[in-house]
Amino acid sequence: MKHLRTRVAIIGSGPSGLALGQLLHRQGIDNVVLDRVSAEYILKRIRAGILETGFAELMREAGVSARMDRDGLVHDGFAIAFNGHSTRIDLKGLTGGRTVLCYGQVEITHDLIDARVQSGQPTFYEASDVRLHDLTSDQPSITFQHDGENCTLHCDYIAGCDGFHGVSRQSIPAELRTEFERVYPFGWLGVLSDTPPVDEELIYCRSERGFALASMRSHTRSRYYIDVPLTAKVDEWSDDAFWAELKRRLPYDAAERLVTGPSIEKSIAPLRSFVCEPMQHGRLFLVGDAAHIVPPTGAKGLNLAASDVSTLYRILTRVYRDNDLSCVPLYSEIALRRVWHGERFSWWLTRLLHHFDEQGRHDKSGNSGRRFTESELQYLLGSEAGRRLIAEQYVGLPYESLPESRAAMAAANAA
Ligand code: RFL
Ligand code: PHB
Repeated sequence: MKHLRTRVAIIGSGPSGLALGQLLHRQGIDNVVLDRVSAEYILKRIRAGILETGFAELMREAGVSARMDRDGLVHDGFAIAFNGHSTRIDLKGLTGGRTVLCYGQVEITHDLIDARVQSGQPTFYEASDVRLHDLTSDQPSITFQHDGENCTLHCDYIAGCDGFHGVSRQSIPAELRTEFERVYPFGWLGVLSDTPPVDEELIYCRSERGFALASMRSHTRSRYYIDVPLTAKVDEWSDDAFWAELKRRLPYDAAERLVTGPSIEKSIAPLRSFVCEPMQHGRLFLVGDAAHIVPPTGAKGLNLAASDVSTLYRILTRVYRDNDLSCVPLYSEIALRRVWHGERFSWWLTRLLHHFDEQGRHDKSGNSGRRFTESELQYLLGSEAGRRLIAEQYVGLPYESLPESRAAMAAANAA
């Protein structure tokens, strides 16, 4: 048995775990990251594309923003197309100058892995049978297998950054957690292709045939999505079939401009809303997808992970820098406030832009559920207040700061 010791043990080497590790390292707080898969595998997962300013600022604070600031595309707005007619959501104009950044999750992960290698902080990839122990004591630990060896990692705190299917959440006794879940009757079929994007900005479409999203990774790489029934299989969708269906859903002028090409990645993601309360248990903190999932419509998943990371990083910095543990019990409460806003926005935008089979199913005459949704969308898009409502939430609500630290309060009292 190999015994290791660190201050903060981080389970999961996705963006949450890596960002937390890097931020803690910059504060001189030792940490160890474990992941069940390899770095190569992690870098193949094509996911998020849109970053809120809060996320970008956190990457700057972590000292990993050089490539993001050079290659990321600043987006001042995006379009919502509804039955062929496009309305621009002027993010910058409607939010007093705020924008989002288009920069892929793969690139962020790349930048964070590079920084971790440079930092010399240990990472164990392909760690199996990861188990958490003694979470409610002040000496928690993790056991795992690595390179055929049984290992025990002793630590002060554990950050569960291991995504929706990880072990951390399951390590909180079932009777102590409440899980809120909503599954949707469709998934998103996504295609990545080395073709120029159809527009400079994203286009979200609600069409008679269903949802579509035209997104991008750069001026030469596009990311497109359409919604498909939950029963659909990727192999059933040839590239030609995908492009033909996308074209039918995009507004006419965009469809005319669409440049197609071979897909370099194609996958289906089911849509889910999920929250686990509380997000902490003893010395374990859940971060990112381990604690909550949103449907991708509002581009909020990674951005909510970033606000969790920011909150936990500030709490742990106080613990180690100021020997101030007063905020430790507040993590879940602070994180959940922002999580629920993101959950509600993502559910709401998903409802507005997709067809739900159940809408109006019991109506005697016509489908009033669908008409209500269309009327709501038309109203919102036609009103500046409605567009602002969408814009403010899309650019991201502000991060909550921690209550005053004991050191700050003492200094204020002394003055
Ligand atoms: P991750 O990325 O899932 O990483 C978790 C890591 O934990 C490891 N792991 C384990 N390690 C050890 N032991 C175990 N037992 C383990 N179990 C799991 C895994 O191998 C993995 O490496 O979670 P994290 O770091 O919290 O990051 C969350 C984001 O990945 C996610 O929220 C976003 O990708 C969501 N998302 C989007 N978010 C945005 O903010 N903007 C977007 O534009 C956006 N677009 C998207 C998205 C997600 C999508 N999919 C595929 C669900 C578009 C799509 C299609
Ligand atoms: C993406 O580019 O992958 C993307 C963009 C916006 C979303 C979801 C996904 O809302």
